[in-house]
Amino acid sequence: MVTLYGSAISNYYNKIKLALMEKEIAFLEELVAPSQADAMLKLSPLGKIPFIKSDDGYLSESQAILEYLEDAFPANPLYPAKAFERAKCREFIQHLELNVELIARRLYAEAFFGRTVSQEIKDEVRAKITTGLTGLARLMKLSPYALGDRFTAADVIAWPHLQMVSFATQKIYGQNLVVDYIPGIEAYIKMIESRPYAQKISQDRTAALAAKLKNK
Ligand SMILES: N[C@@H](CCC(=O)N[C@@H](CS)C(=O)NCC(=O)O)C(=O)O
Repeated sequence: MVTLYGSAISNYYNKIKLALMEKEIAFLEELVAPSQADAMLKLSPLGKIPFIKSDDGYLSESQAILEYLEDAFPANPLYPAKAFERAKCREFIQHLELNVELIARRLYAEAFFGRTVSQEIKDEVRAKITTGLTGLARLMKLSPYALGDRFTAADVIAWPHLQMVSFATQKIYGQNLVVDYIPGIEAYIKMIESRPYAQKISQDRTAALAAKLKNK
């Protein structure tokens, strides 16, 4: 049995949750916040979420987790069969995480956690996200899925990350840069959100956000 640790408000957590659901792997969820406690650092070396426990042990880093799940549970594959197409999927994922999500993450302190981000950082991030999204648009096929006619790992990752980047840029710049730089993305997001597992993840996310606000 796989246990997924973290919180339903995290886009990286929801990436793994969607992968588990789409692959129809049975799993349990354990609510864990990021932490620098010794016990946590033994399970996730930087105290980040998500991480999983499987019959083989604990594993952190969402991309390593996703690929482990694909290797250990080959049914309902999220990667195409052909080597080059698999590589195209990984190219897309790496580009999205390194050149878009990780850059936008610098806005989250202000966008979601009530802290302040300097104007200098906001300007720098805006320029970099714009470049990253322009590149991502060159890779995205949206016909109808991110990389063609099959739902793949690229969609599992595009949906939670682009949603966060949309929220953050809308909040900080008053402009949804994802919508502005990826033509056709709104219809794509709606299409992914019409899938039952994505709907369940959205509901859990809303409930987790409400619980967090109540506990403040
Ligand atoms: N590269 C990591 C990123 C995970 C990540 O950034 N998780 C956030 C929550 S969305 C976290 O734990 N942040 C707390 C921290 O950075 O200390 C992965 O792919 O799993």
